[in-house]
Amino acid sequence: MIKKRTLSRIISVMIIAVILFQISCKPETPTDLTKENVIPKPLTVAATGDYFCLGKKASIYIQEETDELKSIAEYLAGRLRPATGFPLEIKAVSGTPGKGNIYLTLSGADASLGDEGYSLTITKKLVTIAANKSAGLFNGIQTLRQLLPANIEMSSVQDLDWHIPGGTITDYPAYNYRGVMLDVTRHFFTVEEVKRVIDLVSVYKINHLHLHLSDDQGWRVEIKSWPNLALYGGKTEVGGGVGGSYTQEQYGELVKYADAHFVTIVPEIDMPGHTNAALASYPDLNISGKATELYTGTEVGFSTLATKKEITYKFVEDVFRELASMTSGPYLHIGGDESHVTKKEDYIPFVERVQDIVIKLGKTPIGWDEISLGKLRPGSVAQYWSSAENANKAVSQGAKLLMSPASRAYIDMKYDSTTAIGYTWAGLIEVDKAYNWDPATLEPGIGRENIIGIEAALWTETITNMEEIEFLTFPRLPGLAEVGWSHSSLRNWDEYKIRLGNHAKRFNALEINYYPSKLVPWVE
Ligand code: NGO
Repeated sequence: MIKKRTLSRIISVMIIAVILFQISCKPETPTDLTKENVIPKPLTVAATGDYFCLGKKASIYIQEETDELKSIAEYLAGRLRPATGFPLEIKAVSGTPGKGNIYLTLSGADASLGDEGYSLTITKKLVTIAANKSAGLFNGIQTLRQLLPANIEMSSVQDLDWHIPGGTITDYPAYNYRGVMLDVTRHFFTVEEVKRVIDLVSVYKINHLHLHLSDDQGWRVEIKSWPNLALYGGKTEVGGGVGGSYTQEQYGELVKYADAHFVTIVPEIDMPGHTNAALASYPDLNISGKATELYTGTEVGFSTLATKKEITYKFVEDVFRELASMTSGPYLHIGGDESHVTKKEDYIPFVERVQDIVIKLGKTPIGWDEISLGKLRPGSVAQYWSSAENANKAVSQGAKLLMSPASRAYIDMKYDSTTAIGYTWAGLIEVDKAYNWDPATLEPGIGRENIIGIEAALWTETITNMEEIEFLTFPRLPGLAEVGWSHSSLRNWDEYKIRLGNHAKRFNALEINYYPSKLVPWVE
């Protein structure tokens, strides 16, 4: 028999425990999932009004112990452990996990979510991300990160209640290709810097990183059959700095890192123009047979490969063969822009033959919009950057377009006349201008069905370090990511700018050096 006094003690301890549990998980503000500031905007959001609290006993459950699920759960744990300080063990479970946990599953998702879509269900008891493919789980994880307090992005333990508003999000992208291009030629950026770019853009569900690896000012990747390209052609950069290049091991490490973030690397070797670094490294590639000098200026359009020499095609084949063997994704970018000193009658057969070389290697060619002057091979993609006429030529040949209109998507342009770095040739691009356009209606003759997606391009003539990369990329990139991900009927600048303003706390936690545009109501 329990004594009356003991019984009442037990009851009061239990009441206190219940109160404490509630206090420790009590949100400060009313919770409404539909009022959260997720970027890119999800397709559908339904709120329940309650919330989930992530506590120190939480585990990350996966539906079975596959390497694929384990590594994605590890990724999620890696994002959540530093700020929560929780162990967040990873466990496999058959059936539904118990209370207070996160569950990642590849079964039960609707087929209409496709390869990249996900559903995220938050109840008092459990957070469940369901998808058809692990890319979808990864995207769901990015949404989950944004539903947690911004301090979840801090690298040290934060004393906070980690609550998430209840409800269900169902989401999939409007376009399959959402990219960022980084020019590592005009200024060279290290493996660590490129990894940080991958970290930051994958928060916004960007899934391609196009690396501009060769130009007049530098060759940035080791090619074993043509070693001077990197050894000599990689020596310098704009302004005469030391330059640099990736060894094949380093390049492979980047591809692996990107793959783990569901980002496909698209390597570009620009040709037949923009080739001075190669022309300086190998005399045979020149029409004159004489090597040029290394170049550290910013002019464009003065160089060309000798398109009539067979050695040039041996070079192209060797370079693309080595690159293809290090490339996990489908695309090899062949450049093709601004070949102002290549005669048109030489340019056309050249880009046609180069496409054939890429296709023979089992890859899909992409080139800047000028390549549509020649015959585009079935499957080739043209990247629209400046000429709507060229883009239309590509469409009339049945080719698909990647949309990078310079006046919207060139994030090397200045925000306004006071921006210290950046170019102005395509206009000033304030945050609203980068956001307020629809790829499917931008140019007459180019519709939704002609487009694989969008890409923001960061050329680096004026950019020398990571802080500057971040300044021009943020906050335009989240907006461009939304242009690519969110269905255009859901997008509206006045509503978007409020969501964006709420990301200041996340930018700060991630230590992103962003441009505090006056057009955005920042909430610090
Ligand atoms: C152009 C040019 C690049 C420049 C960039 C600067 C393309 C496709 N070719 O874009 O070489 O770096 O503008 O904004």
